[in-house]
Order: sequence, then C-alpha cells, then structure tokens
Amino acid sequence: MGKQRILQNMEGYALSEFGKNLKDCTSKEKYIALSKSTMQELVPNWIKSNEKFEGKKQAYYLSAEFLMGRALTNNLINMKLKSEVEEILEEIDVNYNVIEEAEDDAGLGNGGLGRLAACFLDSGATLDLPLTGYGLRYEFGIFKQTFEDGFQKEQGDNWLEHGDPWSIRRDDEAVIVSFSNGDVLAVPYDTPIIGYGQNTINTLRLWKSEALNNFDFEEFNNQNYHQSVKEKNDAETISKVLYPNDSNDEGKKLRLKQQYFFVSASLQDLIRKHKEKYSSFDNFSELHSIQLNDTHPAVAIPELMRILTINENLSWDKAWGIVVESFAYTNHTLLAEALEQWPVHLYQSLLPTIYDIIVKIDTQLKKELNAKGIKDEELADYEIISGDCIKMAWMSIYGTSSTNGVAQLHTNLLIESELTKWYKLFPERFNNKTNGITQRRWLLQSNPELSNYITKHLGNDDWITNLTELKKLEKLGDDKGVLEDFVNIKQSKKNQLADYIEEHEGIKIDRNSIFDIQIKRLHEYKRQLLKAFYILDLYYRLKEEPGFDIHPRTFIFGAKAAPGYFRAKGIIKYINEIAKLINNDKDINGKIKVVFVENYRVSYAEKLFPAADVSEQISTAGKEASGTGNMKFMLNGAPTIGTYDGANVEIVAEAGEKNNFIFGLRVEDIEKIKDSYNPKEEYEKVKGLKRVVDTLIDGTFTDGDTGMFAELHDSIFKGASWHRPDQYFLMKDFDSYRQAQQKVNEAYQDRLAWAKKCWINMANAGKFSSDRTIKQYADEIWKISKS
Ligand code: GL9
Repeated sequence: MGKQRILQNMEGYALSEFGKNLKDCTSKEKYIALSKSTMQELVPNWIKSNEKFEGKKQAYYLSAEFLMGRALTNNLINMKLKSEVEEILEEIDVNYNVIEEAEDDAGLGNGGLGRLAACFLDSGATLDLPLTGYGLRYEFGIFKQTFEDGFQKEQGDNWLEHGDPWSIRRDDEAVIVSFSNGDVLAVPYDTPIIGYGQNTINTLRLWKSEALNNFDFEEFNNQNYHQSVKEKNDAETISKVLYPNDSNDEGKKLRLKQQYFFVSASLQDLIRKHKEKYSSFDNFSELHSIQLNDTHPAVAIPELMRILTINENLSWDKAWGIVVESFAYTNHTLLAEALEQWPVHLYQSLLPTIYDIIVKIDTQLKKELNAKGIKDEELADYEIISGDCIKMAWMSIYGTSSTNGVAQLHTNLLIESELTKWYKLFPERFNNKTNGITQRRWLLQSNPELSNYITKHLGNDDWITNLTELKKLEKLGDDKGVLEDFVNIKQSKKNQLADYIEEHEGIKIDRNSIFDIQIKRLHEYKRQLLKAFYILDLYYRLKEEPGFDIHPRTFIFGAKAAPGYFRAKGIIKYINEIAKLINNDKDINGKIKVVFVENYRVSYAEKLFPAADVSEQISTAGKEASGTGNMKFMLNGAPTIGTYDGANVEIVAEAGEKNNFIFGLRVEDIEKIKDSYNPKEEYEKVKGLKRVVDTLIDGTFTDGDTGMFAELHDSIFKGASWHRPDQYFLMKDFDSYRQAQQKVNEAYQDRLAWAKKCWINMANAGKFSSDRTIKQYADEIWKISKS
C-alpha cells in the first residue's frame, strides 16, 4: 500500500472538508483526515468480504450495547498499517500519539456486557467467520464523569460532535418501524470490523431513529413552531442516549422503544435480504443464527413471529419452529434487579400486536407444560405473563434453542438454582460459554512493549491469532534474565501511567509502589467499599502501630456509578474523602496513595491494565457472572487478589492458586450462613474493623450533608425491605481480605519470585482469548464456518 496515497488522500480531505492545508489542521481534523483516508483503503476489501459469505449460514449478534472505544489504532493494527502510518506522520512532523488521543471513545455501552460484544466482533472477523453486529447508534454514549468536591457529576457524551469517520450511512437500506402511536424511520450506519490481517472485514450495523417527515409546513405556517418539528424530535429521541444502568432494570417506556426499534429494524433487514434470494422461509434457520445479548433484544422472539405469521402468512407452528431454531440467548447476570420484567400495560399501549403474540406464546407454553404433566398449580413458576409483568428471561429460554451462562460457575448456578425448573424442561438447551477478551486490543495494542518481548521469545507472532501459544513461554519462568526484562517492561508501563495520571488527575504517584488497581462499574456487589475499608485500616495502622511497615502502594480506582444509584455515588464520595485524607498526610511518608481516576473508559483502561501489579476482583461470591477485566489484567501479567467468583475460578485453575491471592467466602459458605448472618458480630470482633466502619458516621469525613455516608452505614447494619443487613458480606470477608493483602505485600518483597507469578499468569491466559469463546459459539450454537 502506497504511503504516498494515504498522505495524498489526507491532504485532499483536509482541503475539501476543512478548507485548510493538512499542516494547518487541528489534531482532531488530522485524525479525521487519516481515518477517512484509511477508510478509502479498506472499503474495497470490505465489499469483497461481504460477497464471500453469500449463500452461507451467518450469525447475527443483537445487542443494545457495543462498547467499541477508539477505532483508529485498532484498525491500523489489524490492517498491519500502523508503523507505516507512524512513519508517514513523522515525515510531516506529526506525532501519532497526538492523533490517537484526538479520537473520542465510541462509548455505546455500560461495561462488561457491551465490551464483550466489541471483543466478539473483533474475534469473529479475525477468525474469518460471518458475524454481523446489530445495535443502536446512540447520539450520546455513556456519560462523561467528573468529580466536584469528590462527588460524581455527569455530562452528556457528545461523541458525534465532529462526525464519525468510521461509519457509512445507508439511506437506501432504511426501514420503517411501527409503534401504536406512529411510524419511525430506522437508518443504518455501517462500521467495518476488520479482522487481523484484513482477510475478512465484517459489519457492525447501528440504527439511528428519524422521522418520516422532518418538517410540517402547515404547522409552521400557522406559527406552531414547536409542532412543526415535533415529529422529528419525537422520533430522534429513540436513539438519542444510552441508558446508563449497569445490571439494573429501569422499566422505562423509552427503553422499551429502543429495544423494539433496533430489533424490528434488524429483523426486517434480515428478512428483506432473505427474500431477495429465496422464495420461502423453509431455509431461514439454516442460514441465520441470531444471538440475543441478554434479554435486551428478547422482543425479537414475538417480532419474528409477527413478521412470519402476519406479513409472510406462515402458520403459527411453522413460524414457531423457525423462531426457536434461529435464536439463542445469553444470560449475563444472576442479580434479581437486572432481570427484565416489563409492565403489561407498556407493551399493550406501545406494541399491541406484539403483546397479543406474547399472550399466544404464553398460552402455548402452558399447554406444552400441561402435556408434560406439570399441573396447573405449578404453572405460575413458568408463566411468561405473570400478574402485570412480562418476564423476558422466561421468554428468552422458551423461544430459543440455546441458553448459555458466561463462566462455568455462573452456568452451574443458573442450572442448579435460578433456572433449575427450566433446565429440567429443556436440559439440552443449556450450555456454558466462558467469556474472553481480544488480545489484539488488550495486549498487542495496549502493551506493544510486552507484545514485542513475547514475539521475540516465541520466535513468531502466532499468539496474535492463537493465544494458547503463550503457554510455550511458561518454562522461561525460571530464567532470571527473562524475569528482569519482564519487570523492566512492567516498570515502563507504570511510568507511562504515572505520567498520564499526573497530567490528567494532578496527582504524583510513586513509580516504585505497588500499583493495585480496581477498575469496573461501581456496584455494591463488586465491593469497592470493602477495599476502601481495607485502605483506611492500613492507613490507621501505619500511623499508629510502631514497627508496622509495608511496601509502598498506590490504590487506583476507576468506576462510573449509575446516575440514579445513590449508594454507588456515596461510595465514590467516600473513597474520594479517604484519598484526600491519606494523600495529604505527611506522617505516612507517601507509603500509600489513593487515586480515583476521572471518567474511566475503554481508552483509559488501555493505559491501566498494562501498568497493574495487582488485579482486584473482590465481588461477593456468586454475584459476578464472569468478569472480563480480570482476564485483561492476567494477560498483562498481574496476579489476582480475588474471591472464588465468575471467571476468577477458571483463571486460578489455569495459572495456579499459588500465583494468585484467593480469599473470602465461597458460594457454598454463603449458602450456609446467610440466614443467620449478623454483621454486627464481625464488626465488634474483628480488630480494626469498627474503627474504619465508624468513619461513615463519626464525623471523620463529610458527605456534604447528603446523608450518603449514613445510608452506607445503614446498608451494613439495617438492611431494608429489599435486602438483609450487609447483603454483600463486607464484614464477614474483611479480615480474610486483609490477610490476603498482607500476603501480597510479603510476596512482592521478593521481586523475582513476584515476577515469576506474573509471568505464569500471562503464560496461562490463552484460554481467555475471545477467539476461543467465539469458536465455541460458532461450532456449538451458531453452526457457522469460515469462508
Ligand atoms: C455482565 C456481568 O456482570 C459480568 O460479570 C460479565 O462479565 C459481563 C459479560 O458477560 O456481563 N452482566 C451485566 O449486566 N453487566 C456485565 O458486565 N453489566 C454491564 O455491562 C453494564
């Protein structure tokens, strides 16, 4: 590929779009010119790639969230163009990093579930599999977070302000989506998903909502200016903003509109393409496999029934067979508050036809259950429409041929407890697909230093598309020279992060301290508050216990709290108060520092994971379905301090218990104690615990009279109508966590022994490539194959 051509394209774009010479463009404009010029290079291959899958079975990933992050570097790497582009830019005196940083994250997701979808697309294209993503093109992604006096504030994320150079609008493929109160237009925007090596380029198709008529001239003439643009505004509201809830179902009408909007548009798209080629639907499920990413797109089940029976005149039974064969469902959580249940009246008023179909599905289910010998009294346990609620999880299991959990422990819990009844009905439908992450973004892109070192020692870069190759490095874990190099690489990533934190958070951190990092959404079950208590205890001991000493530590947090989640916001404020106290206390000599980074997001994560010494995965056992951050730390060589939860279990099984720091109650322990658990006992008994917990109410810190801290205190001792006191067992796990942290401190003293633990974690991360996960989906659920 001609360097000259990329540069020429950039110059041309700068002139025609910005009316400037390239050299006079802002960094943002240069970023756009470079991205557009890259698009010109890849689009011919994209078109070819689409053609090669024609007539073959394809898979479709329906998801309300795709947390893509930045595209430029990822695309250049996958096109194997990155170093060439760096050289081109150098020639015109432009620093690539400045251009890279000019790109806004595409933050169209909340956390793990949305980022998983992004990793899956990368793996699908790299494995040369026909996998298309379908979702919503939110105008505003996950909010921008700032801290004001330690409180989280949210700002709108206007990521499209300067346009998105990576997507192409396709007006010719727009479809109409009908609601009871009118029709809206769904316009697709296509983004190329470039497989590593560029042999396959798949598509992420995101729908934007628009009005059929943007402007009512008659209303305008009658001076009703609001009315004249009302249809436009109402329609555009649907894809305006991502709901910022993590694992919490809000049950809002606009959210239901979003779900139906993108699901209906996507299915109409598939049906139209199918009908262009075939005159019947007999082969529809042989050519399409549609994965439902949680229950968010579960309305696809009645929607496809509607299209097939009403629009296409198929019999109910025939249509039902196609639906069940075509769909598969992934469950991502056991948290009760996340299980979607829609009020019947919302469906009735907004989607009456769909509601009638759900009633029929429910009636059919009950007949089927009766036929299987299940008595009328027991039907309530299964019914999809239950009182005034529609249970989306039940519909998703009944209307698909596969239900999977996202880590072995999670799948076991689904089968043994939450979904036992369903498992007994349809055992063949249940399966596990342990999550994974793409090594292209989470190692090759974010940690080029370690990537080069790995490639050097393996003698090739096969690991980029076959991560289990890393296992061959395990035997170097006793080579002192290797371990020293490894420590130096980690140090350089720590230095880079320290520079970035100094610049962006205004905090100087000790580069030789242990970088102990917890980055994930803020949620009580993830127990950031447990870590806060531990840090405070450490601080008091350092101040008061003569002779108590530790290796310096920097505790780094990154987390957004859902804007309406009062307790989560209280925890952020509390940690920021602790940070203020500790970071300003000269007595402790900088031994510990606490940094809560602002606006944690994918592009920040890329700087944090490679620099970590310790990975914090401390959720209450049984609550974190899988976790995927845990895998990103492991791949970059950080041991886990964590509970036996989610994929932590599998991480430890791969890398060895002795190379990680496992603590706390297990699922079985919690089962045994939960009915008689009294947090007060632990609080009184465990040395130092009272002192730290009391700071929530004794005036040590101020919450600005919001009552946040007292409420956190109540969450531990009082409970509420919806939960028991200390439902996440912070008091019970505190001492065990503290002991595990003490072991981390001791283990770190022996630098080479520590480096070996890190090395073995990295060498055993192969299983956690999303390439492995996607291969399993492709072989076992979708039944799709390479071109
Ligand atoms: C989640 C689980 O909580 C995570 O444990 C899991 O790793 C991911 C991906 O399977 O799914 N389920 C869920 O609702 N979220 C998850 O992260 N929440 C968000 O992504 C907001």
